[in-house]
Amino acid sequence: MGTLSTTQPDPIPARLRDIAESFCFVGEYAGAEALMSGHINDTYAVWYRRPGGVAHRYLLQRINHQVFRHPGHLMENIERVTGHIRKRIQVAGGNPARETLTLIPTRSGSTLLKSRGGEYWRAALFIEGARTYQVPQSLDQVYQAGRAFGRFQELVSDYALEPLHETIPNFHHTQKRYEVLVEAIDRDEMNRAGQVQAEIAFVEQRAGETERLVHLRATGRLPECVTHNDTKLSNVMIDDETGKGICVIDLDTVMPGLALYDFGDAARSVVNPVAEDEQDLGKVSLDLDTFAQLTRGYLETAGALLTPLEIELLPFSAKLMTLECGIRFLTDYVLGDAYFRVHRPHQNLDRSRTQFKLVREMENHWAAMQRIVATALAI
Ligand code: GN1
Ligand code: MG
Repeated sequence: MGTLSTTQPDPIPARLRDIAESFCFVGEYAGAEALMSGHINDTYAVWYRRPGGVAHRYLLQRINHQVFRHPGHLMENIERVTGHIRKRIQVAGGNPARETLTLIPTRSGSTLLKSRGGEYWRAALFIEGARTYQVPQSLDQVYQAGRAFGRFQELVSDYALEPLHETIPNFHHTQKRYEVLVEAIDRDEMNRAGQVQAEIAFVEQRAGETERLVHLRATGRLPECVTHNDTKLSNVMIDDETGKGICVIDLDTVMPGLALYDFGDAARSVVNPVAEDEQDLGKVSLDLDTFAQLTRGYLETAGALLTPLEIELLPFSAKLMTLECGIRFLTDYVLGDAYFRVHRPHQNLDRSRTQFKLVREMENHWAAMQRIVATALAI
């Protein structure tokens, strides 16, 4: 895995135009811009101009195939899931072009392009008049994100086409994530473990919790369903005019999972009022109002799908997904930043620290989080 994604990519690869020309885009190529979002794939907007018309853009993405080892499987999943969602949206009288991803095929009819250099590319319609946010701008936005993630789960709850591939095996197997950290620390090939003793101790104290959802899933006490698995706020497009969460994007990790993964990961991402890599931990805190708004929105759209045990575990899922994310960032730091793209030294360590701070805050406000879920249910 070596130096994978540790450096900022060249903002616009020289061959981007050639890549773009392989897809069924309409009009003349008119330029490109790099969209620096996400820690894994490289995302660009490419502009095309119709004869005599204004320019419009498409989304072009290079799939990180060190992370997603089978890009073909990943695209099959996305085709299947968006095909299903599209029909549901049509039946509901919605606009599929804005409410789900619309893949654009290559000129040879595939949704995946393998370039001569061995890279994997895909394209989609650009959803205009909407944008994503790294950090919540208002409580209503968080409520809208909760509704959007819940709606996504509802839309895929009756998915019954071919079984989905597991695009990253054991993605939210928190216990295995912990074991990988322990192994990385034992090997300590980058000689970094010495600097992170406090973080290691923090995780060790909570090691027992890493197996809880894994166990409930394996024993069938929590139902498996199709889940998104990467429900951070920046994966919901918020409409510029209405402020509504219109489309859940980044479907790379859609696969069988637990509803709690999606709620928990969404909570992780919205309760922190500052950036995921904030260095001043004094600014990182648990915002209970955002937790309340996320919970309210999510239960409105997905509540009817949940079992009593799932509802009871909502606060725990928030804590566990935050701990898991912190474990993953810390592991990557110890391994030498091989997985999550970094733009500066210690960025993954800083990311892990914000997550652990949030975990501690959740522990300190446990009763309040439980009350919030109870209140949201009573409405
Ligand atoms: C990664 O690629 P991006 O930024 O959407 C990661 C998620 C993490 C997230 C943390 C495939 O998501 O699991 O929660 O970073 N995606 C993958 O910000 O590992
Ligand atoms: Mg992602």
